[in-house]
Amino acid sequence: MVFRKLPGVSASGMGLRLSQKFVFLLFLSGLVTLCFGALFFLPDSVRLKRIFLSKTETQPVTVGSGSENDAREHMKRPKDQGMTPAKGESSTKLKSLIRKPSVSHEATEERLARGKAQEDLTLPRLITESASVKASSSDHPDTFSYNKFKGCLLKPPLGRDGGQTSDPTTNERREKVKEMMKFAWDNYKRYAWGKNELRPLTKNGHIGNMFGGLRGASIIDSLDTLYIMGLMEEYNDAKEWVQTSLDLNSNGEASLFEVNIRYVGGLLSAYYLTGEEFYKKKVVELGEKLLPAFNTPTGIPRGVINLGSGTSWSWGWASAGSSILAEFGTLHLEFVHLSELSRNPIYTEKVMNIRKVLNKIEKPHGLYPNFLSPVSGNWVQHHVSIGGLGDSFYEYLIKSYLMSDKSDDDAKKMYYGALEAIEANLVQKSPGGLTYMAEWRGGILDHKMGHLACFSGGMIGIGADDGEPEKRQHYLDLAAEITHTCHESYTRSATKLGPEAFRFDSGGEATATRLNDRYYILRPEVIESYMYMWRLTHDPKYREWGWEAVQALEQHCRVESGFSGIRDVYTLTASHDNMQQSFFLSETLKYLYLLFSDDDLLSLEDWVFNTEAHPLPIIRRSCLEDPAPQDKTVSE
Ligand code: DMJ
Repeated sequence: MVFRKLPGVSASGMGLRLSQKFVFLLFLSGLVTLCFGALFFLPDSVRLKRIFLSKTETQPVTVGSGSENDAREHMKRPKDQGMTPAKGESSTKLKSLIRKPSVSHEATEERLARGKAQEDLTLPRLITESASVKASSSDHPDTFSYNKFKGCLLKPPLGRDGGQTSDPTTNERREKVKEMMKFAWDNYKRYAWGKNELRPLTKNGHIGNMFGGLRGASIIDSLDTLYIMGLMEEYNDAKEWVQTSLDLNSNGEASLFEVNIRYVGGLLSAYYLTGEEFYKKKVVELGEKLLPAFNTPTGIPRGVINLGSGTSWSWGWASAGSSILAEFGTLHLEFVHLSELSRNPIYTEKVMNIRKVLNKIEKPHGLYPNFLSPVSGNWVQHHVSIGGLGDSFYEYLIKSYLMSDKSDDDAKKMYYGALEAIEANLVQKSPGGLTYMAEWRGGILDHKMGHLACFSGGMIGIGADDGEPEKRQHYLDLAAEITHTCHESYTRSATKLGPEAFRFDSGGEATATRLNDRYYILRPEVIESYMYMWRLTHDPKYREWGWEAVQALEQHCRVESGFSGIRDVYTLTASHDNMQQSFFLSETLKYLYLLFSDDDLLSLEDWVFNTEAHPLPIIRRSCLEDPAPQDKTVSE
């Protein structure tokens, strides 16, 4: 029997022709593919993940709230300016060092109940699949919450009464320092507004070549000082200038270190003190411009960067194209805060990598020489100093530990390791009984101590509590002895101000024996140590020594239109250098003001000062990442 094909009906009897059936199947499979594919475009959903992934895979890995992709998208940076993990280091491991995983309430309580919580919780942990590590979206909000940050402070930033003490003499001295700040500021504003520094004798502005095309260094450096002193009209002028005139799109050769400590540090502090969002925006914008400097084979940044083109190079004077320890070692505090505010881990990754390179490299007698090649990662020469070229590297180790709420054990270990080596090789006692830090040149001691090295009294003091308990008193004594020596360098001069460097050879002690070491450029380090030692010991001599410095500054550095450095601290016929350094406003006057204030003005329980005296808050990770809303907002 022959079936005759009827029009429109398939031979198989389903009512469809073969070609129609094929088109239908094609449509159906297209639909299925579309539906399945659509799942990948749905918003990230824990429920869906639960369906499609196994339980362990759904544990969230909490590296910042922005994912790595977000970070890349945000940065839009050139190809290889990303993070530079050292050889053999996986990026995941590096990231895991950056933020502690958040710990849920329940997990925290469970640990507390087990009686072992406190210490454990402060230790940095690698991100693991530990069941105690949980997170919800509220643990890592995409944006930094200023209110939450404030709620995590232990004290109001400006203290109970703006830091005013109960002692009338101290309050008078405090007022005097405030008047000095106003005088310095008013003259800067009058003669040098928008320039980097004031030239008080010629009554004009100075631009210099440290900040590339950036301007207004004195304004940025003054923001927090004006604010804490309650000079609000002046602060508002400064704030308005930042809002309207701080131009970050500049070319020119800038020092990575100087831009970081003054501009990044100054803007960060202004943000944390005031909560004004534009500071945050500006500082993150500036931070991005610094990143190309890290684009070297080792990830150790070069010292000079063109903020416009991103080209970077080493200082011409630094031997064999090396980078300087005090420069690449003085980025950590600010960069960690840049990551905190931007929710972009790249800044922390950059500085963690520096630390990693330093940890790997062999250290002569445990010491860190001042010059390192950013290409080979080897020391370039064996000059070691706790003063210029080395100084703030050590400062940032202990402060990184303190700023991490004492969780950054690596920093602590490196700091105490370095301090032990310094004590064994550099710390000396003079025949007259003065303790000092000599410099080390390949094993040979140079019995010279720079003014810059005088910060170390304060540094050793603030670190004393965290070393081996039996060494606490030893470190406090060492801090006091160094501070005493630095005070001697002031008292032994005619002006009662200290020289740029003083020596302990050729029969002299704590005095400059070379003509070109006799100048004083309004530096803060000696006063900085007085301030820390006052807070640590409450020995009234530190306030007296600070007052001696105020009087000397008034007598020898105050001129008609501001404050100026002097060329020779040993002569009373002053020769002024015609420069009011921006660090005088940021550091010298701020430390003096704090010295004559109560301890709760920028309490050391909440703040660490960067090397330009800009206060940065301690990061209390467990509080900041606590999903529970803060019930206490500290206010002035
Ligand atoms: C400041 O800019 C900083 O303190 C830096 O660390 C070293 N020198 C000056 C002030 O002397």
